[in-house]
Amino acid sequence: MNKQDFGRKSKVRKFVASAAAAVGLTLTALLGLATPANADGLSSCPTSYTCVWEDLNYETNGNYLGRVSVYYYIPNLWQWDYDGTSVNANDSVTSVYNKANTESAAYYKNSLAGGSYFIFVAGQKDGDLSNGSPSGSFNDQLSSIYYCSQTSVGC
Ligand SMILES: [Ca+2]
Ligand SMILES: [Ca+2]
Repeated sequence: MNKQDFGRKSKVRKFVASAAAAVGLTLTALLGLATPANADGLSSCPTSYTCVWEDLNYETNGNYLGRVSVYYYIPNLWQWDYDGTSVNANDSVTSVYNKANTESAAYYKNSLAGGSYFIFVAGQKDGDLSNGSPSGSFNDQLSSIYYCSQTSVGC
């Protein structure tokens, strides 16, 4: 190998190294976009939705993104698993956040707006249905959710 050849190989190595660095930066940028500034359940619930989680404090198995987001209504929560999990949402909800812009929402113990219910106005939330509020033993009991514009039951 003469000096000129060595120089070429060295340039190739530098190019590979800088290309790898560029890919790394791109991945970092993408991952950065995937992490919201406020990484918690309340801020990650989409605006104008009502969100529910399996556990206390707006999480499911420690994941604040493990929610069911409701827009207008879900007549049967058993048809839904919390996002990114295989945990079914029926009879398991413990945290609720009504992030609707203006609408109140009703949360029912049975499917199709059946059974006992409680109402949350827009912005109302509760990170622990098991502590006696709202009254009526709703923890791990919810089976359907409706915005009040979508149901005449209880609203
Ligand atoms: Ca629960
Ligand atoms: Ca139920």
